[in-house]
Amino acid sequence: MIADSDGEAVVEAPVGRGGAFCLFFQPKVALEARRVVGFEALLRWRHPTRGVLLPQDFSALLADPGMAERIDRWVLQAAVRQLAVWRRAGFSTSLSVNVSAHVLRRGGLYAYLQALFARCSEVSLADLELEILETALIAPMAQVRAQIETCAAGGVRFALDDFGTGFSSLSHLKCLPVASLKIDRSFVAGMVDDAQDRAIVASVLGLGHAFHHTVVAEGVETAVHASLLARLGCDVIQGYCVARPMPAAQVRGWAEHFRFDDEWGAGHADFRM
Ligand code: G
Ligand code: MN
Repeated sequence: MIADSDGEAVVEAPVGRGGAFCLFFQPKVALEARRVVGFEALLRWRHPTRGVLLPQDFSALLADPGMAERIDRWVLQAAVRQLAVWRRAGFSTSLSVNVSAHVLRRGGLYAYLQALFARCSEVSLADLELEILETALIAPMAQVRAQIETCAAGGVRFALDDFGTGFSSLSHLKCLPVASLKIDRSFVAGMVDDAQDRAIVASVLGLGHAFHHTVVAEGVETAVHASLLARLGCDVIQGYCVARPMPAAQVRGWAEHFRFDDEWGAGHADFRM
């Protein structure tokens, strides 16, 4: 662990080729309660010469199943340690972590999580949400489902990420113990100008709510998008209009200064549907 200028520990892992992996954090805001409900942990590579790289900049590395699984496990470990560091400093929040198909297929996820949390007694499995891509919900489905069910029974929440872009099987909604759906940012981006994207967003909201899931819109870039989402009954927003993903050291200060922008409210959308 490396201590940053605020004295709060920052979790980083050196990468063989130079620099270090780290996590950035992007807040999620509940539209009705008008408050921050948690953060999504996002993988970044602090490269010695190229700056902060996004996963799509090192997709070749992530395409290797062995490497992807090791990175997934590192992200889980870093997220749990970060939660513990914040909690010790008096800051409580919940974190969402993206997990790939490789970790779900391999087995042993619940035992791995239990071991991580055993080392960080100030936080619990209920502080964690795992975001899974629909594309990860493929064969061997029985194995994937068993892992999700075991983790959920142990208190971990699940979200279906980028909902609507994969093989959106409605049976996933029926069979899997997921707590939330994340509407893919491509539909959110288009919803102001494109009636079809708006119809998809409204439909996913209807579907999610029919199953009593929290529906999260990702990639919410403007107050107009936020307000329209509020009008459509969306529960939670995440995107540049709230905040860009930020390093761990900025999270607490950001959360302390957060104020809900009235323009995100349902009454503000100057929009004829
Ligand atoms: O699919 P997933 O939610 O895991 O993707 C998160 C990625 O989306 C991050 O790398 C983050 O930087 C990016 N992102 C976050 N908010 C926005 C946004 O408002 N607009 C766009 N275009 N990208 C975003
Ligand atoms: Mn995600």
